Amino acid sequence: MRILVVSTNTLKKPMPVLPVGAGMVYSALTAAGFETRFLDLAFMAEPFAALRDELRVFEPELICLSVRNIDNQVIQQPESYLPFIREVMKVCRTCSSAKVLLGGAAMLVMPEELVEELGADYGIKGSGETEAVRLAHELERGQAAGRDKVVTAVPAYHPVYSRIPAKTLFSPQYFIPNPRIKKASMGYQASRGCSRHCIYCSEGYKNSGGCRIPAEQFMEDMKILQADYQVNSITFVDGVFNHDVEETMEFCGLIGRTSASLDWSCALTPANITEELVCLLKRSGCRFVDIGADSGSEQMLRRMGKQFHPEQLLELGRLLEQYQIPYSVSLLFGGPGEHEETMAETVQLVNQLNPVYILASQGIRIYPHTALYHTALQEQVIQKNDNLLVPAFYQSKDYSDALLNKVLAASRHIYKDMLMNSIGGRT
Ligand code: B12
Ligand code: SF4
Repeated sequence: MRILVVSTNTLKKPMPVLPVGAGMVYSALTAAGFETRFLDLAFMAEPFAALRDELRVFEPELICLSVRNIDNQVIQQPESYLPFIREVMKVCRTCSSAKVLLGGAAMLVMPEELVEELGADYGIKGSGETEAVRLAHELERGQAAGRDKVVTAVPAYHPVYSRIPAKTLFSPQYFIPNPRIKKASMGYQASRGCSRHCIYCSEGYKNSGGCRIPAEQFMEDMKILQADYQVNSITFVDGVFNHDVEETMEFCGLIGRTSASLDWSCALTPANITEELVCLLKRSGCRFVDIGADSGSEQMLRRMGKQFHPEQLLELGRLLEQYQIPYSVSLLFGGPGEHEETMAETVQLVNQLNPVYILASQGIRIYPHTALYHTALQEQVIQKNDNLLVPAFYQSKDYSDALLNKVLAASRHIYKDMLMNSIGGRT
């Protein structure tokens, strides 16, 4: 069977993101013996013409579309990427009679909605490489008739299919060093799924927990990254790096054994932190941390479904400073019940820390399959029939940008929005 895998993400902001997931699906299908081709639309001058040509020449029997972003999640300047994906789908349907399978990070958020909206034949939610191989086999054997249109993949690593794709698959433009950090850093996912329950996140809603990549597989991937990709800097893209103290320490030990020159960054929750862990982060090459805090107010942390307390956020910041690991703090203003006092509590708490920067989102993008969705329905911020593929945001009725600016007057830091514009505070 001939299978074309297409990465549809053309967004270059805040930086072009290497389509590792789509590449992994391609590599899995290739390893399973299918005749495969990979098309990345990111740097194409004429993406639709390129897709048309590929469909004409290759004549695939299955098209795997990887969709990463639905929209930019920025309340001040919402931007939807769906019109582009719809156009991609139109080209597929007019130039080919192949079945279309949807996958990618966007499918984690709105799987059924995307399959319906785009008129795809099949969809896979989550880590898709093993399920994509299964579907391709079923199609080949004519056994796909009774299967569900959208399948949820169990968060797991397959020993053969979940592998880093060869570097030659990707455009050299991805490897131009980021001017901000002055070197090429590669995104790498060392765990799948999540064990937390943030109210706005579809991973956090009725989730089945996370799973870490097996040690041997990780060590082999690191060898590929260093030998083939020649990358010495890794960004762990796991939603949360430290699901559990013991397990994270074990994993840091593993990273420490890969290479003495490897430096890396990750996102930490203040929930599972000990001094021993921070010390190990430093010793094993961790050079930057993003603290996914959301808020510094006890009330808000409870309402947002966060599993830590403000004191733990303070403690994490202090430990990172003690071990000289620079860090950023990510905040979300305007969640359920947010008001002037809770915002002021956050600002006061962050005043006690010394982050490199603070990223503060205002308003929360509402996605179905989340606890926030039900709150938004109850409070009539959205209606049951609203199409949430069109960006919709939740903001507490007691929140306003003006109030945020007012409390930020007491900040000794500059706060930036999702577009990295300064929104207030001072140094
Ligand atoms: C890390 C991350 C970032 C980092 C990336 C750093 C880096 N160097 O790579 C940064 C901070 C830069 C970033 C930026 C953005 N991000 Co981001 N990001 C993530 C995060 C946490 C992990 C993504 C990742 O790398 N996963 C690891 C790879 C290997 O997995 P994957 O690509 O998903 O592929 C797997 C599956 O999806 C599937 N699959 C992939 N393709 C296909 C195809 C088929 C056919 C099949 C069957 C399966 C399949 O199988 C793959 C392997 O298992 C996700 C949340 C999440 N859990 O996915 C959000 C997420 C992808 N980001 C999101 C968004 C919105 C953005 C931004 C637009 C935000 C902004 N305004 O700047 C930008 C866009 C950047 C860009 N150029 O595209 C959204 C996208 C969905 C949406 N809501 O629109 C997500 C899902 C967060 C969320 N829950 O809302 N992001
Ligand atoms: S920690 Fe991240 S991935 Fe996990 S539920 Fe919260 S937002 Fe979602």
